[in-house]
Amino acid sequence: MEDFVKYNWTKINDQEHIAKSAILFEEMNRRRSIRGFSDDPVPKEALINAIRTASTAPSGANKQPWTFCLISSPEIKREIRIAAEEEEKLNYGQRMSEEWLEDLKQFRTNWQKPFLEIAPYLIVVFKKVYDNDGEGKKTNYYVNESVGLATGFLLMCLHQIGLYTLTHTPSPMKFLTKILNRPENERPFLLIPVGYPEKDHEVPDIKRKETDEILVEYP
Ligand code: IYR
Repeated sequence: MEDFVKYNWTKINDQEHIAKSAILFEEMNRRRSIRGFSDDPVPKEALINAIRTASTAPSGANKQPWTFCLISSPEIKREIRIAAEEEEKLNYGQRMSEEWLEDLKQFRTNWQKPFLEIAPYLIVVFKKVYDNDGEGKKTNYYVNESVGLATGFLLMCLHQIGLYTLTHTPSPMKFLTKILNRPENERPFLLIPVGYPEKDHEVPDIKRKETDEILVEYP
C-alpha cells in the first residue's frame, strides 16, 4: 500500500495565469526544428537536467516506461549516421509514397543526415514495452502516450533553456537498439539531435494553424 503525502501547491491570480501563458506561447511559437547544426559544445549538465525534467511527465500507472540515451561519442554518432542514412536511402528511394515525398518538399530533406555527426549530442528516447527488472516481465500501460508526453516535456525544456532540436525518425530504427546495446524490452521511439543551428541556418517558412482551426469551445 502506497502512502499519501500532502501536496504543496500554490495558487496564482488570473492576471498571472494570463501573463505567463502569453509569454510561454510566444516562446514556444518561436521553436523550430533545425536540420543544420553547428558543432559548438553544449553543457552536459543542462541536458541531464532536461532529461530529468522529461522524466517528470505523467505515465500510465507511473511506470515511467522510458530510457533516454545521451550520446556524445563521435564513434557512436558516426555509426548512427551511417545506419540512419542507409534506412533513409531506402525511404526516399522506394519506401515513401509520391504523396509523402510531395508533402516533404517544403522541408528540403533528403537521405543525407550529416547533422547526426555534427550535433554535439544525440538523445535517443526508448520506450519500454514492458518492464524487465530481473524478477520477470511487468506490464507497462499507455506506453506510446506516456513516452510521447515525456518527449514533449523534453523538447519544450530544451527550447526553454536555449537549445535547438530536431525530432528525427530514420525508420525503421531497430539499428539504434543494436548500436546502443539496449535490452529486448526497449524500442526506439525518437532520435533527437541537440545543439545550436549552423551559421546562417535557414528554416522553411511554415505556417501554424490558426486558433479556430485547432480549438473548439463548448461554453
Ligand atoms: N525520416 C525522413 C523523412 C521525413 C519524414 C517526415 I513525416 C518528416 O516530417 C520529415 C522527414 C527524414 O528525416 O528525412
